Amino acid sequence: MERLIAFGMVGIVVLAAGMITRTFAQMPPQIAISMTEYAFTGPEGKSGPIDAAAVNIATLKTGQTVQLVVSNDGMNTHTIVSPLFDAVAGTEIQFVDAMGTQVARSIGKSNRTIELRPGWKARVVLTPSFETSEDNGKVVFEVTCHRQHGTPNDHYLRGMKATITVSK
Ligand SMILES: [Cu+2]
Repeated sequence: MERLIAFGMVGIVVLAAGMITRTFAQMPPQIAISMTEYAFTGPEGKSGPIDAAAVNIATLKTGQTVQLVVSNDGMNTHTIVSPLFDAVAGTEIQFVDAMGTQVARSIGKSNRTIELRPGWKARVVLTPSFETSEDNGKVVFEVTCHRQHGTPNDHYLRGMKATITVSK
């Protein structure tokens, strides 16, 4: 009887190890994007300041699934708006609050706007698949925040305009 229980436990441990391995294997590479007053910061650059031209903050590879981890590290609510989210076949978005608790999840064809309160994160999984013969195979998407549009504090005009490039 004791031996039977011991075998049962080994079985559970092996099963758990298998699940962990599979979870890690499926996790797409992460790209961190931070939102602050008033900039987007990614692995390749930081947007702004006021009236500056859009800065490329990240480059994705066509056909490769990635997870964009968008954090609102600022004091105000910010949005990340991009036609990229709408141009892909679908997105999987998990919204996490400042305590790390999931507050919402959306899977499928997404809206273009992701709004985050201070301290919140959005984990956006997508697979860009675009091909063009122009511009050496690069497709450029704007990434913007349009909070307080039409006021002196317009986030877009103050520096929250960037691009994400999809390359071949
Ligand atoms: Cu903003």
